[in-house]
Formats: sequence, C-alpha cells, structure tokens
Amino acid sequence: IESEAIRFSEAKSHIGQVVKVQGTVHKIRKMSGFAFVILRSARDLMQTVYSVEFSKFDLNSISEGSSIVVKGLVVEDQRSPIGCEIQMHYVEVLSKPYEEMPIIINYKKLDVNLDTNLQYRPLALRNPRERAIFKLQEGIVRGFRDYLQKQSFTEIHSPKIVGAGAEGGSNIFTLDYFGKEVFLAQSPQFYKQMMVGVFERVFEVGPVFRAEKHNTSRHLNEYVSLDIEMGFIKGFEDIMNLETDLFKHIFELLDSEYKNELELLKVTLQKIDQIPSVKFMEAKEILAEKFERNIADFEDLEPEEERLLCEFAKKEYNCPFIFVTHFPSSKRPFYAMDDPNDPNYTLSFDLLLNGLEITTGGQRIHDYNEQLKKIEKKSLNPDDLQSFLMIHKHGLPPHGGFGMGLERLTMQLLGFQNVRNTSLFPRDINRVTP
Ligand code: AMO
Repeated sequence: IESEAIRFSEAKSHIGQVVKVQGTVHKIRKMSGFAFVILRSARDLMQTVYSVEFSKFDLNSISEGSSIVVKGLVVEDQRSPIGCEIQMHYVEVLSKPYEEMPIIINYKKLDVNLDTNLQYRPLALRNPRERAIFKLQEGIVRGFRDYLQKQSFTEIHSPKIVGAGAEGGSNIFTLDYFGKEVFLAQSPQFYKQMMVGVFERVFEVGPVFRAEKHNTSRHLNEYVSLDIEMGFIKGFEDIMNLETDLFKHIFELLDSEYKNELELLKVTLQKIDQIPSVKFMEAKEILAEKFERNIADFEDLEPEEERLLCEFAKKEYNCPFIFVTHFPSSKRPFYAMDDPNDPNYTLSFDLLLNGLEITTGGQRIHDYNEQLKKIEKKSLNPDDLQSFLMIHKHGLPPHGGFGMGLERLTMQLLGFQNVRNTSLFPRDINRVTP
C-alpha cells in the first residue's frame, strides 16, 4: 500500500475513491457474510464494512484492539456521524492484542465503577467518552496559555523540590535529599512572586503536591496547578477581571474547537459576562439569612456553604461562578496582603464554580518591612525565608495572582462528582499505580 493514510475527518471529501485509513479496531459486529468494523483514531470513530463480496482478507485476522491499516472505497452514509463509511478491501495488521480486555471499553459510556476504572486506567481511557474528558482538559490548558501569552505573560517552570513550604499547614510532603530534609512544592507561590521582579507577568502550568491525610472527593495528593502572577496591579480586582476574561476565552475555544467532546459528555457551557462578587462576611450573612444556616466557622467557607453560595449566584445572577473576597487574615498565608481598612481581612478571593472552590488568589505584600512583620505575626522564622525575602528587600512592584486546580476546574465544568474522574492518573492515599 503506497499512499499516505487519510484522517477520518477528511474521508467525506473522498466519496467514490479508494483510500487508506489507519486506526485501532474498536468494535466488531459480525453478521452473516458481512461485519461492521468500527475503527478508533485519536479523536473519532469511523465505520468500515467487511463483506465476503468485496473484502479480500480473512476477518479472523483482526480482533478488537488490533492496530490496522485499511484500504477501501469511501461510500456515502447519511447515518454515520462523519457522513460516510469505508468498504474494506485489504487490511494490513500492524499489531494485535494477546488477551481480551478486562473491561469493556466500546460501550458509549464505560459501565464500571470508579475503582475499576482507575485500576485499568490506561485501558479505560480508550473509551471515547472517557478520553473526551482529557481532550477537553487539553483545551482548558490551551485556552489558559493562549490567553495569557496574548496578555504578555511569560511561561515559567519552577522547581518542585523546595527548601520551604509556601502554603503553611501540615499537608506537605517531606523528602530525604542526600541526608537533608526538603519538601515537595505545595504551589509555585514563592517562585512566581520572584519572577514578577523579572518578567512582571508570569504563569505556570505544573504539578504540585499536597499531603492530604483524608480521602475526599475533591482532594488529590498531586494535581496540576494553573498559576498566574502579575505586577503593577492597582488592586486585587485586576486579577479577578483578568480571570473573568480568561474564562470567556477558554469557553470560546472549547465551544469552537472541542464540540464533539462537549457533545459526548453532554455538556453545554453557559456564556458568562460578569461574575458576581461578595465579601466573605457578606457571604456568611447571605448563608444565615437566605439559607437559615447556623454559622459555625467564621474563618473559612465550609463545603456546604460553597455549594449554597453557588446556588445563590445561579438564582440571583444566573451565573455558575461567584467570587468571595476578603477572607480572614487568620486563614490566609503570610504572603497575603491585609486590607488597610480592616487588617483582620485580606485583599484576597476565592472563585467558586458550580458549588466548589476552584481558585484562590489575591494581592501580595510587596513591602519588605510589612512582609517581615506579617511573617513574625504568623510566628514564622524570617531566617527560613531569606531567599523569598530577597525580592522584597530589593524592590518589588505591587502584585498579585491566583492558583487554580486543573482537575477541580475540569470536574466542575463537566459536572463530575469526584476529582479522580478528571485526573489522568490520580494520586490519592491508596493509589500510586498505574
Ligand atoms: P490554594 O492552596 O487555595 O492556593 O490552592 C489553589 C487551588 O488549587 C486547588 N487545590 C487542589 N486541587 C486538588 N487537590 C488538592 N488537594 C487541592 N488543593 C488545592 C483548588 C484551589 O482553589 N498559592 C495559592 C494560590 C495563589 O494565591 O496564587 C494556593 O496554592 O482549586
């Protein structure tokens, strides 16, 4: 077979011609004297037809999972999603499976529980609907990158083996580094702030690590963090506006270039214009008044409260998102800037989507003395943070940024109940393979 294989999506423009296509045998439906052989390629499925009348090979030479090249005639077929099918003349088998699949991947929707799905993850992901999740995740990251590059942000790659934790709390992994105790980065926080002094606007897409001690449906021990940091801001509202625009861009990209995947997952993205915003204490009042909630925690939002606030945003503003601003200083890390009008609260925000926090962000302290004071107030040792403080000591513009969990965002956009569904190979307390 001499010519190059064409893409499934190009087949329709070759009706009446003999072409070559390649792919993996996704499903074989045998009838008497003929068979439907569904081929799977990177993004589509295509129907090819075997018949004793025109096929010059033995159907038994191929099985589900075989990688094959087909040479055959393209014929119109209105019922096919791509408008045509191929009559198989010859087949070249490039590789064949040795064992039957432990799970059935050629149903429309995988019919296994999450544990089984994750146990056989490399196979489960071959299911078109399952892989669509990660094609859309690619789209999200592409949109994030595109948008920020157009806004003059520079992409950076910060280290994941670090000498100090950035986010506080006990959820940090320690590591033996040639006899010295070091850590796995909880976030690129220090490094993105350092790079503001260099590039003014930076972003990073990379793994971060959190030693979460409990199995929950929204925590992973390793996740992909989408981070930005920008200098010369007038206030943390600049960051919220940028994030709103960023989402408009991501949604447009998904709508225009990921239609099939959105359809497979039956997801429609709601157009957003503005995202409503409430202060932390106002949010608590809304919860008490509109939802008759007994407020127990005045330092943070409880998961049920995140859910109710999104219900509020949906009802009052018809928006799936809501910003909550001015979180208490007691719960925010030492780099967060306090509100000069009320230092018990910070110039920071969370963004909630469809009932769950997907982003934390805010303005950071840029003044050296102020940063020192806050470090001491938090009972931390400035000596441990010398390399971070270097940037404040030598001058830093007013700046701020945000961090967003990619798996959480994907989960909330696509309507999954568990963050493991939207992590390619999730790491939780019990799982480090595959
Ligand atoms: P924070 O710790 O709130 O902030 O994390 C930011 C976002 O990361 C996601 N996230 C997680 N996703 C999955 N599993 C986890 N265990 C997990 N923990 C957090 C959430 C969360 O909103 N440096 C700051 C960000 C900043 O201010 O720029 C930070 O890391 O979506």
